[in-house]
Amino acid sequence: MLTVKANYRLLFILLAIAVGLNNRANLFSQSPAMQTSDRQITTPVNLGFLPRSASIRRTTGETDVQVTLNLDGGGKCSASTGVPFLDHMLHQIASHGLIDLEVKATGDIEIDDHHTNEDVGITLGQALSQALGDRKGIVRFGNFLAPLDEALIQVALDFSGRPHLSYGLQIPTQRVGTYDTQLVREFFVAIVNHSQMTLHIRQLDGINSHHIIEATFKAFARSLRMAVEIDPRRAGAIPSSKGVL
Ligand SMILES: [Mn+2]
Repeated sequence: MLTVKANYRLLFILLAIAVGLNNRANLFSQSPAMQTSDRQITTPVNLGFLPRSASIRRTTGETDVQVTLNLDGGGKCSASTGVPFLDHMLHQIASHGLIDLEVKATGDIEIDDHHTNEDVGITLGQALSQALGDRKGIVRFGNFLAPLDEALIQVALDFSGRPHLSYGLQIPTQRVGTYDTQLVREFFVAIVNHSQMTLHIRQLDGINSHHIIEATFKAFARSLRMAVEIDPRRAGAIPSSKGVL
């Protein structure tokens, strides 16, 4: 049997919960960026920097590559490069980087995948650089430690304006499917040079080539997402004590 005092206490607790739930609901309804359901992404909060997108077509005697991206996307991806494993990795960048990404490439894959792989990296790097512009207001640094079963890969990157790659992968097989695993390094060299990024990739563990490469792309994607995020406390300033990136 509850006393009158206990009844009041119960009533008070229920009221507090109801008010709390109502505030939560209001909080979410006021922020359109939070209203996401499944793959349906609404427009993110506009901090005055959007849209941060780019579309670049690069044509040479060896390849024809078109990259369109939106850094403030929701992870939508369409990739058809003629190199299936590369398409699979581009999906990792989009999905885990929350970048909308469209990549179309045709190349001389009758020779091998080298030119197409490299030129997709170059064009993606150029598109990243163009979408970031003068890099005002971004977090600038990003890092992530991605496990994929036995593989564990650490990535740290900086949109420093200085291209540098430290590549620490030891991939045990020469191929994954039809993909030459030496091309992973070539892809990141191309991205680094054309987006003016400092990138460190460390393999802490891993024995399966597919796992090692995929964990690398996931760690890269999450690091990218962190680095290109708008930092509201920067108030649009260039994130460098020099004032230039
Ligand atoms: Mn996979």
